[in-house]
Amino acid sequence: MSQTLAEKFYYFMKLGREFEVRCKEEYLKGNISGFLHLAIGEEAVHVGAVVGFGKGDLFCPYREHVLALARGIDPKLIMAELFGKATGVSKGKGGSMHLYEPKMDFYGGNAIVAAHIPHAVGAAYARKLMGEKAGVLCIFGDGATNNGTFFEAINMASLWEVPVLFLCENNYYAIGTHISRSSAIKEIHLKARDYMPTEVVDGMDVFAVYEAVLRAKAYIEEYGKPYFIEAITYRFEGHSMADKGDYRSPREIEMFKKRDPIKLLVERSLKEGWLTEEQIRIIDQKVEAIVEESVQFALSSPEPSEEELYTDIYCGVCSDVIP
Ligand SMILES: Cc1ncc(C[n+]2csc(CCOP(=O)(O)OP(=O)(O)O)c2C)c(N)n1
Repeated sequence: MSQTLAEKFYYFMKLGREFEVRCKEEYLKGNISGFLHLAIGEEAVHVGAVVGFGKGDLFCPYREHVLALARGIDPKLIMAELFGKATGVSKGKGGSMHLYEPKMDFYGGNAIVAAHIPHAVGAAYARKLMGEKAGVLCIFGDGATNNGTFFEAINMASLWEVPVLFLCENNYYAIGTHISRSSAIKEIHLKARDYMPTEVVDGMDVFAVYEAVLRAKAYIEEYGKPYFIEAITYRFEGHSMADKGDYRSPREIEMFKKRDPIKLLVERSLKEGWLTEEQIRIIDQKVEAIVEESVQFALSSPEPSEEELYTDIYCGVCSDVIP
């Protein structure tokens, strides 16, 4: 079991890492524009959560490439989206922050901090009314938990008893503001503990995240009620490509890099015999080929047509007013 899991975790975490390293390069070349938020350093939270949760609706913020990859969305379609191409997962109209694939129950990619949390509660309420047990996974940052919407959403989720897993990825920063300067309660899980069961997990350890998510899922499915996990993690890059992240000391960054989640996974897997050096090398080669293929696909894809400007617009009367 751990062998198969370790292989799966390594594949998705390595794919996420190399995919994003390449995104950064392509951004600097001018092939990707707009906003670009990387999750380098946070792969254990993203992969552990999505693999552990399995099926079910997924709502997340703008730092979502690795989540989309772990959900199984084709890397070519994600890269094409970042390049703003018509073949992209959101037809090139969403960009990095708005990956969207309803066929895979992937509802974003949301740019407005915390705005997707009530959406997730609404989806969970719908699941409950439909008599489904699958539940909804809702991921957000520590900064989002200072937004009023967060409190309203956890209140209603608890009151209505809906099947949703709230997963906070606490990376200590909201852009350049440290948690100690933005949150009166620094242990984020305490904000939710009067509403639902909560737990804190080491977000650099993919197995720990995975196991916590399994516990949460079992609870949600048994009782149909919400659950809250705080995963402690760190982003190695700045908030976005526009941010060098120099409000953090090199010492602090180095301290967290020593616990690089991919490094931890490899060390443990080799020690336990879950992975061999040879298996790791084969996965690395596969990942390299997938990332290259994604970039070539994005480069050779067409731009969206002008007509696309008038589609996927949420407005009942648009067809009347737009020629
Ligand atoms: C409602 C709202 N307020 C402010 C912003 C600007 N903003 C973008 S990201 C961000 C920080 C969010 O931090 P956190 O939720 O911890 O997520 P992280 O980027 O650390 O993953 C802010 C304030 C926004 N996009 N939406």
